[in-house]
Amino acid sequence: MTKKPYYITTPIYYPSAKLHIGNTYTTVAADALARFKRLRGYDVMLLTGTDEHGQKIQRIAEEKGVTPKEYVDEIVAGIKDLWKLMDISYDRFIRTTDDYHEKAVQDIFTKLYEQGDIYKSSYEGWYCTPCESFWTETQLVDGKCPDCGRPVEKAKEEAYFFKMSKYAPKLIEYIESHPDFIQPESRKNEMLNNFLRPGLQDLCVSRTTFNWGIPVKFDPKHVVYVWIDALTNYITAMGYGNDKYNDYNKYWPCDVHLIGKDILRFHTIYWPIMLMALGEPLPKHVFGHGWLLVDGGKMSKSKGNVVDPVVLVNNFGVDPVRYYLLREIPFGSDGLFNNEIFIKKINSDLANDLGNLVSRTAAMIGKYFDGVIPAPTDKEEIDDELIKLALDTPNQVDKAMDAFKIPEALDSIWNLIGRSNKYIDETTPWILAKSEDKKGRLGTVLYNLVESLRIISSLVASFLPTTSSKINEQLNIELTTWDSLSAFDGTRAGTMVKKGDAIFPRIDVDAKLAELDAIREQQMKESSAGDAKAEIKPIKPEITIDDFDKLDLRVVKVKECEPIKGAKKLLKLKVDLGGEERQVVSGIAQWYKPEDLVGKYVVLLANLKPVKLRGELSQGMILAAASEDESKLFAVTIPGDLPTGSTVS
Ligand code: ME8
Repeated sequence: MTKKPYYITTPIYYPSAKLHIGNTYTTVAADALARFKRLRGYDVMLLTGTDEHGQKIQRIAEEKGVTPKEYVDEIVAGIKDLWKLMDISYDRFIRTTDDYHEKAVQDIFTKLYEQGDIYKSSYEGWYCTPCESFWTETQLVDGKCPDCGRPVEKAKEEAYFFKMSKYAPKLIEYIESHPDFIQPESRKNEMLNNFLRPGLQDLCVSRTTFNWGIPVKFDPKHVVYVWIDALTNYITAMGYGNDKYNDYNKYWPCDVHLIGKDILRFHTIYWPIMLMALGEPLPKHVFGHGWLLVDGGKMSKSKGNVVDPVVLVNNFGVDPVRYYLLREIPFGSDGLFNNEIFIKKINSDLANDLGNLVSRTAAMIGKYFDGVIPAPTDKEEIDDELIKLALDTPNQVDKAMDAFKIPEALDSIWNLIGRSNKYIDETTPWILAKSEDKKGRLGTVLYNLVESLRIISSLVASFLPTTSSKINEQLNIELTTWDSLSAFDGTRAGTMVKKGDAIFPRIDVDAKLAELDAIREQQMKESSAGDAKAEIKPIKPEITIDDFDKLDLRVVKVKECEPIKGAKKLLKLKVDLGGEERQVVSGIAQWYKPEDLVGKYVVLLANLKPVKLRGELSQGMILAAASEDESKLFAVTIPGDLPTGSTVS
């Protein structure tokens, strides 16, 4: 029988040097869903990847003196390592720099242009000249560039736009007639009421101010801007518009896009509209999970509260981290990550509840049956209760996972764990063991416990894969298929248990918290040392003496200096260059009053092509040295009376 396909996607990640615990959340959740659907017998495709283009990457690479591709290659390798560490069982990894994706994006863009959904116009926004970046009003921080903090100017740029408005009514109708398309429900209403119903603006889909992107095929001075490049990964990775893969018809439309709430608008408005324009079916579900917060709010480097998944995994193992994310954070709402709650949860839920159940069961089989799993011989009412719950739990988990209720699925499993521990207390095997005629009963109790643990372990495997393997090894569990969970007889009596170490050793909360604090402090120190270094701009590429020789630097004397009306930053200087008078406009008004400069000998780049600034001719440039944050600036002066026109070399 061919298996039914089930296609899950995670967002594709920006190549950032350090992913925090919040970034790993989506992918851990997607992995649990994928593993569970595999257990259910689906042919699962779990897609993840990286979103590698854009100006920011280009700039970081330039600062580091490497090509953008070299930069992202290194980061992507790190992201793949992180997914390995987090036990992510992805089936395919797409990079937006993959050739097949780039070609498909170019063709998609051309098709949308040719059919009239994309048109050329101009983009107006706030422009930061040093960063060569456009920003929207809302992106500005205190009216300044959010990247470098410098002033911005209103500017216009030629750009292509996508006619979003054309498809809005059709999308509203679709969302209304597919009530489970956007989940959770509250997010659906937010999309409809805050964005769609008030009217959609057309989306800017190209840029000309940087070139680290996919060139528009018919107008290559433009690169495709962010969302057409990023969102289409979900279909190109299946083979849409390329020959690399041939799985499009099998897997598309996907069963679910799992994403964080911050990118829900792009996935439930822009992406469905792009698909409508392409004539392709829409995803079955888009689930927007909440935000992972830390004490004091959002994680941020400056607050020093960024939770590093690598530190957690190295200290506690991967499964406790997965457990906390999947059980403790309500899937769909914001949730808190807190070290103390995390460690206490490990002690209570993992070490006490699950760990003890396994070790007590294995120890009693060791003690009373020489490690051989006994066969059941009888059945009492108290057994029925456990058996009924054990057989019902897989269905409860299935139902919860179908509704993307991951914490509820774990609640059901822990309910069975709790019931099994209670069963030990109720049946008191240590008392049964005292009388020879209760040996049969004791055998039944222990068999039932192993069998219950077999079901628990099979279900836990989707969430905590390593833990499940450890349980299976200790209790010699073989049957873990979905079908084997519908009968309470999968354990083979007569097999040996292998008592091992506690699967979750108890943790000393205070000692571990102190250790984690020390690690964080150390990381803060290292990162601020890194930042201090980063403040010094890297040295520009090497030049020859001939290159330098092209600059004509001269000593000039400032004869007159005055502000320019309406230009707060500029001063107009009249300088003497060996008998020749020149006018120079200089952006140093913030640091010098006009009278401070008159009479000074300064250095002029004399052969710079003249330009007009604010309508005033500037014939050269005064040299100045500035601190990186531009809080301090000094014009380069000559401390003596060299004849004007003398060369500087
Ligand atoms: O958004 N809590 O990539 P990304 C929970 N490239 N989730 C968080 C989080 C937090 N504190 N911080 C980040 C992008 N995330 C785009 C996606 S898809 C076509 C393009 C989540 O690397 C965030 O919501 O910035 C998103 O789901 C994921 O991390 C990747 O974010």
